Amino acid sequence: MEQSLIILKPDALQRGLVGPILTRLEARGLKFVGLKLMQISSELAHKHYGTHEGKPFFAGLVSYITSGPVLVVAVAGKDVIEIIRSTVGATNPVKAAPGTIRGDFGVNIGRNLIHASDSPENGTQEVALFFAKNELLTVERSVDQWITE
Ligand code: IDP
Ligand code: MG
Repeated sequence: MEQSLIILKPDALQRGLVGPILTRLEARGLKFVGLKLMQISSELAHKHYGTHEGKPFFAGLVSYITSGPVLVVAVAGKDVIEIIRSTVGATNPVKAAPGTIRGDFGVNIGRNLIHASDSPENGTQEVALFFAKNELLTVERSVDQWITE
């Protein structure tokens, strides 16, 4: 079982793309175990994007991710890291394949709509950074038998 953190970034909310983006992730069969609207503080942005500190785009990235409300989603399940990354597409929407979220809704690397954890270790860490334990559901879905063998 893996965990992944998804963030629908401020551009996704401002552009009214929450529904279309969540629809794709939900239709794929992913199980959402946590979901909330919030505005990311500068402190939380620095923690979340700490590995990018020092890079030329870092200041712009922090200002982008803190610029308005975001929707954060915790997902749990087998292989969710790889499944979500492939659904999201390449970091730069210019390079992202059509059919991916960034490839269908974006045109610019600095406005790429969505974050998704890049490894199981980071997935667990990022979910814990954004969600308290009591905000995460542990329920079984009856439909799971039709999604996973
Ligand atoms: P990822 O979101 O696909 O995992 P990362 O390399 O982890 O990509 O970069 C984190 C975020 O930083 C990207 O999603 C994007 O918002 C921003 N970013 C990365 N590279 C650039 C850049 O060259 N210019 C502007 N923003 C960038
Ligand atoms: Mg990343």
